[in-house]
Amino acid sequence: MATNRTFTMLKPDAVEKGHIGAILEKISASGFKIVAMKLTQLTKADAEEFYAIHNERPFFADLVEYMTRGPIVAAILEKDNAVEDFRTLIGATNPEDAAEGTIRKLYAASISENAVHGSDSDENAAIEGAFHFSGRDTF
Ligand code: IDP
Ligand code: MG
Repeated sequence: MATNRTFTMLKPDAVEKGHIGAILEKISASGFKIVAMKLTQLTKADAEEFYAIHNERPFFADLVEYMTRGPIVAAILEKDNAVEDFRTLIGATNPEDAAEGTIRKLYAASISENAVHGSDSDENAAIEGAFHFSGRDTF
């Protein structure tokens, strides 16, 4: 994946609350182009692999339970400086610390159920995008 791309998931809480449309609107209005997207659901094995870096954290089991409990929207987004700009758009992990107007400030309930994922580096964006999409699903 090119380095002007990032990967996102609209997490189960955001989908359950009916926030797909509003969040995608904000993403588009912020200059990101959607180059791959699907509604899907993570298996336990998927979530354990995706979040393997956190597997010794005390919240890991709850994170896997949360991320597998319902559908998510997975997408690859394109924009100059995509990774950094998308992390700015979503805001801090804990919505209490997130800046006004960010997606997590607007839509996240807590540090654990925080509405949206954004890759933290170009390298992870490529790995995470490839986890969900093949080349022919990506435009
Ligand atoms: P990020 O999503 O902002 O990159 P990470 O530290 O990579 O944050 O954590 C991954 C996910 O794990 C978070 O988005 C959140 O859903 C969950 N999480 C992170 N820290 C905590 C915590 O302290 N308690 C409960 N869940 C957490
Ligand atoms: Mg992270």
